[in-house]
Amino acid sequence: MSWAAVKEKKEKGDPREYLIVDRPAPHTHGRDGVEDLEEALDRAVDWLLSRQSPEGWWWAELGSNVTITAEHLFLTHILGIGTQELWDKIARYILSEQRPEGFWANWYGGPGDLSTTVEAYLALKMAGVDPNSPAMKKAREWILSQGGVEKTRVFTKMWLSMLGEWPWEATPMVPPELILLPDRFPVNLYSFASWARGSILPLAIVRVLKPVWPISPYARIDELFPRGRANADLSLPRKKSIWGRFFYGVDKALRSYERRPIRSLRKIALERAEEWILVRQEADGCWGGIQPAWVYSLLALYALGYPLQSPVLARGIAGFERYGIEDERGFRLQSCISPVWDTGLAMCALQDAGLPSDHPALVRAGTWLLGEQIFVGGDWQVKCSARPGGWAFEFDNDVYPDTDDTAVVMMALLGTSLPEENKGFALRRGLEWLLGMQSRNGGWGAFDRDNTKAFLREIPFADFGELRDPPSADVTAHIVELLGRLGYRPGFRPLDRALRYLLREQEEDGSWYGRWGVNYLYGTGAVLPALAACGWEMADPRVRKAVQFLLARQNEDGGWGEDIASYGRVELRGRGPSTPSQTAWALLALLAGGEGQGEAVQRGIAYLVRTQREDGTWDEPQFTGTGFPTDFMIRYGLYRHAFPLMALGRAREGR
Ligand code: R19
Repeated sequence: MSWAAVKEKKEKGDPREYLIVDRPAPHTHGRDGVEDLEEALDRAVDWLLSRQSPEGWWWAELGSNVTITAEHLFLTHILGIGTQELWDKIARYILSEQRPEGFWANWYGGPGDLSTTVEAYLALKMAGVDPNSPAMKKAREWILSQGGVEKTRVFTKMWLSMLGEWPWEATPMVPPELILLPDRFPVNLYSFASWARGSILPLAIVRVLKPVWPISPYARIDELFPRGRANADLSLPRKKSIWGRFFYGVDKALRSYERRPIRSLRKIALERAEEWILVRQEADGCWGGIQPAWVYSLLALYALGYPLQSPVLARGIAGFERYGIEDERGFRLQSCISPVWDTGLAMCALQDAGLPSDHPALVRAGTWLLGEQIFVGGDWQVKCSARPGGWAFEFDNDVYPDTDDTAVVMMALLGTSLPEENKGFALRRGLEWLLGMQSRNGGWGAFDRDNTKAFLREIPFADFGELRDPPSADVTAHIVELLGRLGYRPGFRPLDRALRYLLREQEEDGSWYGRWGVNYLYGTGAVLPALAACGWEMADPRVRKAVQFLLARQNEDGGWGEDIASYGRVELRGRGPSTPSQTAWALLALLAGGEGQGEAVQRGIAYLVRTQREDGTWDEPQFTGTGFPTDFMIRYGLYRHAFPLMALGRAREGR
């Protein structure tokens, strides 16, 4: 879509009018005693239908943590566009998220996170919050008890460097020459996951230019250095593995290169990096639809001398408007937005609930989705020669369609009446793209094919998130389910390879890992319906083992839940306080496994019916979405609704 078209769309009204925002509330059991499945379904369908936008999409808030909003304040400071009014709202929101212990966490009920707390503290100080207030005092004490600024992650240190609070020299080297390495070289830009590429390359420019945009003296954070600023430990965290030592050596070599870089090479690299960034800006001004790639791209261009009035910066800054949310808690920014994903899931849920395929809501949503299919090239083409035809997560993200969204959107389209010609074309091109994106091991990654280089984890830069996008069971399962619904059965080679991949990925205890959702409940909840969809034998001992895994983890209240700590602790797999979305995932798996008449499923359904709110939806303060296991957790505003609706609908149909 062109920029003019986006502006025109905007003038039609603020899309956020239909953004589903709900603040985390304690789990309330709204309708104790009511156990009528039909009534619960009706109410849930009505709630969802009332939330559809006039254009046809559904879109709910994607919650994350306060770093995204704190960094927005830093950005507005750097660009000189921060107003006290905005900063007051940001401060109000950040304070509303502080825990009684003084820290900030990365998810509801989670442990304190040092980097997040340091960023929150600095943003509050910059916004003018009194450092002697009890909130700041508690935050400060907690930060010092955790080792202070020195112990924060690389991204945080880079922000602090830009703000004059940490020496640039004490951050890892990221040479922009990376962009000159050919695709066949063992390490090159495309060895990194799409989100890492989009963040690391602009940061490489910033790291070379080492810009400092100092903050006001009153906001400086000397008090966060436990031994004083002068005695700060500036060494990089060392990794002990062979590759870790190797890359530590590389970092040292790069530093000495940095003192006398080959001028011409540096110049070419910077120019190529700048160009790489410029051509990847999206119609709405974002980069990759994700806050990190977006802010770092803006900062790199700004540091290179682009003025605020230049079209690229002006658009880039204006685009944040659609990602921001303002309410009584102040202002917060979303790290990413999920309208395509939400729309696909909402449609699948309504179809499971029995809405006819020609229902106007489905037709409107399907028509909108047809218009969102991406027929231009993107970064994925470096590893894949298929013709384009996928869908992205966001409104505008043409360069990075992903296989997960594509699978879910195609399932949603399958159950929707649309002009046969348009629908057939969309499905054929979507399938062609998906088949082209299958990795060598038979699975699918989200944004790239064969993005699997393990040693990337060992580079000094890699202390946060994931640098790779290898195939995962959950994404692969969604595509297998789609293939099944399209009528493919074992014997179709891509499906056979995918099934073998899935069976290899099954854990000893019968479950599957959840890369993009929490966690073994999400993985298992994706795989069993996928196996069922392509006609797999449900008496297969491997399926029985998965069913047993789930049955053994049902809570007393009839629901299921899984703590985010299950990413690190085996004994927590599939265990935790019940939540609507995780209960639904377990139910979807059990229903697929043929347990529909069993007592466990009946109790699970009763849990969902009982906890439904009067208005037809569910409360779910917990984060059940995963950006990067434990480092970046997300709360999808529609999960609490779409998945229970799917489970209730399929339970009624007995499948
Ligand atoms: C649905 C489909 N999914 C495949 C899409 C999920 C989108 C999740 C949105 C996450 O947004 C992000 C992305 C990246 C980051 C980073 C980050 C971490 C490490 C590096 Br290196 C670079 C960036 C930080 O926050 C993010 C949020 C299930």
